[in-house]
Amino acid sequence: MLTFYHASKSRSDRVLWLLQELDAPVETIRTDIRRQDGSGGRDPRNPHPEGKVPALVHDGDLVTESGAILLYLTDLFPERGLGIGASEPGRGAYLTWLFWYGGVLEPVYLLEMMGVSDHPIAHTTFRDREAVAARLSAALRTGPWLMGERFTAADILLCSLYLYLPDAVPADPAVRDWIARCTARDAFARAQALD
Ligand SMILES: N[C@@H](CCC(=O)N[C@@H](CS)C(=O)NCC(=O)O)C(=O)O
Repeated sequence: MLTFYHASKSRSDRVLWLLQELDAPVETIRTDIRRQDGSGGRDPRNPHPEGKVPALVHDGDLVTESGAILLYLTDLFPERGLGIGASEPGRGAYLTWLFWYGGVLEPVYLLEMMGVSDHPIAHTTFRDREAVAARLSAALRTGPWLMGERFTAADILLCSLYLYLPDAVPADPAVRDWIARCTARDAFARAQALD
């Protein structure tokens, strides 16, 4: 039994998208969250320890953090081919993209928005938007998706950031075309309609 805690126009949109790609049997609970503008509030039904979304419960097991949830789901439904399994070639790169998202990509843009990206610790740890753009460009030189010929949850996770930060999309046409390919998928349209 899968229960997904979702709030519209939030980081849980990417999980909604993956669930559509997987056609997974899931109960979706639409929750309230505290928004940056001060609206909304913590929903007591949401089991996330910080009251955030996304959150996923599978047979009583709680998973939080976008990357962890995407990995959990693609491992849970290996036959759908949206992740790279533990014994498959490419698992290392797949895990790297999922962790790089939360450990580098998102912080690079958030630190910039906060006006502290010039701090030496920020630069040493995360680098900058040029560095992350170079990494994406390099990956997309070898195939239509981050994992080459195979569309995976890594594409969903990384692309989803740029849907919220359209001004941050790297100028490289290969990256722009990749975002267009991601958002042309039927499952993306279904998730948008549901949201
Ligand atoms: N690192 C977390 C971030 C989750 C997060 O910050 N979610 C926001 C919505 S986009 C939230 O629920 N905020 C509610 C709050 O701050 O109380 C992830 O990627 O899952």
